[in-house]
Amino acid sequence: MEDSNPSPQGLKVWVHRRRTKMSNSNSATRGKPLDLIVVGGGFGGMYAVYKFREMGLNIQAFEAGGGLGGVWYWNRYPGARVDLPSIDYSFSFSKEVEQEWTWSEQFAAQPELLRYINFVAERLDLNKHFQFNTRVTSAVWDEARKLWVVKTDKGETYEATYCVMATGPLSVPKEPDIAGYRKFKGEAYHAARWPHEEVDFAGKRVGVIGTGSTGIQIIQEIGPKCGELFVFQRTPSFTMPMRNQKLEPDYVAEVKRNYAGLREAARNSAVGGLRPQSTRAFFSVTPAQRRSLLEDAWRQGGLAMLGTFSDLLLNAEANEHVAEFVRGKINEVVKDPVTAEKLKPKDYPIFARRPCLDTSYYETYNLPTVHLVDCFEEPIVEITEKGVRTEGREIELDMLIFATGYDGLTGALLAFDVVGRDGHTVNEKWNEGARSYLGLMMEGFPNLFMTTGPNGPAALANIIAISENDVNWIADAIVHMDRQGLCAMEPTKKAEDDWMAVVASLAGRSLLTKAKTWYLGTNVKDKPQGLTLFTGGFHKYREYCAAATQNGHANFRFEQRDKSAAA
Ligand code: NA7
Repeated sequence: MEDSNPSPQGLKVWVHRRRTKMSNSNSATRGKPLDLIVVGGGFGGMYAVYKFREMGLNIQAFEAGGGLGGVWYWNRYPGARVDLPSIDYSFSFSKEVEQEWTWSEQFAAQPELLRYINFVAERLDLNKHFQFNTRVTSAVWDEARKLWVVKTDKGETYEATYCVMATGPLSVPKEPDIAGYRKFKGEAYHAARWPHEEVDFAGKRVGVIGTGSTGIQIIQEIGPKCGELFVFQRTPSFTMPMRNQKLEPDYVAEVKRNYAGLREAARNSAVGGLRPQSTRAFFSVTPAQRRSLLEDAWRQGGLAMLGTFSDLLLNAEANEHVAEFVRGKINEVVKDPVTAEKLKPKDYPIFARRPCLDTSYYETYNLPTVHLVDCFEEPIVEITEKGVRTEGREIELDMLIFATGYDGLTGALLAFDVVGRDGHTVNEKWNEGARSYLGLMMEGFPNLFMTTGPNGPAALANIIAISENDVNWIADAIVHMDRQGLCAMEPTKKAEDDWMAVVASLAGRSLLTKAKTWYLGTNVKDKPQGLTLFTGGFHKYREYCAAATQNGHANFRFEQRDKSAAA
């Protein structure tokens, strides 16, 4: 699907499309209006299709990729792996799927995740509702007819009462902002558009640009396989040991017996999962106890470090102690002190960027063939035909991998024309930053829903749990409208303003705003900056969602169906 046109050099090119011209040629309207259109075939889109089909709605879904899975369809790069426990990172809505599917590892790798996705799709017969390799190019609200008119890059036009944007928070790869990046004549890949064919690293001089979660997974995986590996690091990440394990049959059987309780606990947690959590403040225990708790968590691995203290993202001093503990671990592993020093993050709080889980990241730098290029000391000037030119030298490469991240949270909806009431676009509405009510709806865009949208908890909690919550909420809204004879629904401006104030007030207390990240939009040139995430926890988010539909739906503006038209 994507905009991955092989250039003459074989370089995969991806185009960051903030605004696509509306396709108006060769359009064909497909029959009578549908009830509902779903855009996107990741976890949100899959559950949406299932839920709305089971409700008896007439639906059509579109997915730009050649299959289901969203991020897990595209991100086939070496070492790609989920950083939440697989048991959590799975659908809870189908008891059959829960019982029939068996995870093999605590943290599943991408091929297993994709097998799971395809298993669910087949088991629940979802594929037939999706038109694959099809990108939606515009969605326009027709005020007179109270429906969405949706066009695709196949030149087709569809109409539907409701439109669900399940476009995901991480679906638009960021175009590298490096001069000459298309010039390179060797093999070039973006991690988020990795080819389906196997890539051979043996004996090659490979460069990786980017050291976020993606870069870290790639580097530790290919480091031992390359002839030489050059890591171009701008901001170092904190990473902790994953200590991944095979799941034993007895454990899996126990989980399957207790799924209902586990899911309930996850739904009532801040992260939508079974991650360890603590109510203990950092300075409430002695320095020796703190050290011992951190050592235990480090040994245990996985997400244990996040569960050591309750105030890690609220108390800067506590946070710095934990950051220093991790810096000490880097010293213990990395043999060359100069490299160790460069790998230590120093200018932002730990956990303010997505914490990474690794298997052998720091160890990789002990290989004589792996070289760290510190882009602060030695900035990249340009990509050349032969490799990367820094301020000091030209590093010749056979292969260049961009792990430069995404235009997160808002990129997908801004990539095409979404036009609401009175011709106003989402681009205009989000000109100074993404606005929404609950990350689910926007004032001025009737009957348009989002799953895991901006100003919800996406990125900070289990995306599958959020998707299920959001789809269920949308389903309830549609049932309500149907029962009340309503044809259009949107949040009031006041409801949206109040929600944005809640989001901003919580963000103001969080250390998440103290790092430059895709959470804040600082990674994309000219993007409005600010934390467009609800930081109050998934459990609280669910309470807000539930409250929104109580008290007579006072936070929404509805329109009554024209009875004469319906008759
Ligand atoms: P991230 O976390 O946004 O990381 C992107 C990395 O790419 C980061 O280290 C950037 O450095 C680096 N980058 C981007 N542009 C450049 C240029 N021009 N020069 C050098 N380095 C650059 O994306 P990921 O894909 O790793 O992870 C995204 C999410 O996926 C993650 O949070 C998990 O939720 C899973 P910078 O920080 O800008 O200095």
